[in-house]
Amino acid sequence: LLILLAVSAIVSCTSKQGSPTEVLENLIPKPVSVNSTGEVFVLASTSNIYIAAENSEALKVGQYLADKLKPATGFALAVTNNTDTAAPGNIHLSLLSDSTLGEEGYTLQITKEKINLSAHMPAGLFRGIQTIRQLLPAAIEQQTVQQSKWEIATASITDYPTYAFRGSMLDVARHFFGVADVKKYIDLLAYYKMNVMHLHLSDDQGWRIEIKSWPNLTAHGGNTQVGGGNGGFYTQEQYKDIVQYAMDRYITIIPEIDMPGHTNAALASYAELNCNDTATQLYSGIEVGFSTLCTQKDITYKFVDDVIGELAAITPGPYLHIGGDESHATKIEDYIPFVSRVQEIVKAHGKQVIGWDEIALSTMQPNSIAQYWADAPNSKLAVSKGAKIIMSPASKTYMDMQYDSTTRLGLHWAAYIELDSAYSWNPATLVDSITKENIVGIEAPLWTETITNMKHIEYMVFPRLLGYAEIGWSAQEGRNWEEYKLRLAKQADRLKAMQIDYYPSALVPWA
Ligand code: TNX
Repeated sequence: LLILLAVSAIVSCTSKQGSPTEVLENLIPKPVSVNSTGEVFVLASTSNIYIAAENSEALKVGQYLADKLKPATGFALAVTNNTDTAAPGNIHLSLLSDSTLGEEGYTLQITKEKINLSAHMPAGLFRGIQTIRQLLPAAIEQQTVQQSKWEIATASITDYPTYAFRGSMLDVARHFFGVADVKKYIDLLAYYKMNVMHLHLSDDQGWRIEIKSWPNLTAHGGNTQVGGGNGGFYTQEQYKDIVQYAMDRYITIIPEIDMPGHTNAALASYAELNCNDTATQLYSGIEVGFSTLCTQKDITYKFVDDVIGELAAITPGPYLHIGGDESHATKIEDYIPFVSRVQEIVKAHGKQVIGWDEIALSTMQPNSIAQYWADAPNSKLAVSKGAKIIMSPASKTYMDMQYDSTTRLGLHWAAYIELDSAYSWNPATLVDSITKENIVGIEAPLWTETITNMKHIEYMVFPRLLGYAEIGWSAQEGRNWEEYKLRLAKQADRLKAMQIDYYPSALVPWA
């Protein structure tokens, strides 16, 4: 009887998430091509992960896979360079000199005997590993040993992204989120093959990154948040830890210091940054557009140079985000030279500028990027000045927007964004005359005026993020909501296994 019960438990589990072949058809983001060959590969305790290259990064990626497979299977898979003892059930990772699939592309050849994962770069191996995870039963994401058959449908998969830049932003200024939360967020981005995490590190309500030459920014300006809580900040060591954690997952951290508006936390910390030499009060409300750095003062540019310099020194990624949005308290004739000069400062520190679409009004550096969030004319102006665009339309990608009028968290100034609306748009046709060649990719921001803890983050981000991941990764021609929602339904078991508190939209046939 016990055996019967166990068998029926396994069977019912399999039928819920689908057979290995069905799982193959439910990947998110959808790969470029999947050819099913009708058999199964079985991962066993005797399986090994072979790295067919003397490459320390590839070894690390192999170890990452072993670590991900361990909790649910209980298998301590060996990660090794030695392929002599190749036996059935193994996973082989190899780096190819052929660069056709680009930096993040990969191929998977899954046969009864083995899995061959190949890529030109370690980043491609890493993306391919996420596919292997998703091809296993959902129970693979549990953190304790599960009774399951670890089968994967045999297939041959070729995959690479549509857009090179696929990101999300977390606003850690309105409410502060600690290192552990940020790492969890990074893990979830990695799972869906995203490669950028933008941290909104300063705003009216708080300054969240230690700047050694201006210590009061965090000592005072880090002390509060929306609603008046304690706030918090990252030391430079903590920030470096986040950056390394992201790098190990082939995710680039983009730090943002928002200016000249959204600066009350800085203005409250240093009187000299104000035109009237008087420090403001700390702010814990949610109005925008009332603060500005004093763009006329030399000390302001010394401040910007110090902050950008310290941040550039601990940011290995190419980008530095300078905000530039909603500077309603800055006169336009002050805004333009300020933002132009700040771009020169960023350039002098060896970084590439990103700013919200308003920066198009300034003199753009040749490689500056404008992030479209609301203003199509600004974004077109940026393109006419030679800039590339990151697509973050508020009415489609702002994850602080409510799903519908019954959503308890979030705002709705731009739109209600149900899952179909979040998914059903094309970055390359959203704004007329801004086409794929102008676009580096997409980013979905989570502003946190109303978001105070990780469970709230999960509810607003999931499952919309899966749609953004697919928009960024998968070919536009193959995308449609009616088909996607069926695949999304099948992700529920994985989200549950990862203990993500997602929004169970009525538009999705979850069952
Ligand atoms: C607009 S988008 C903002 C943020 C707010 C957000 C709330 C942008 C560049 N600025 O300051 O947090 O709306 O949805």
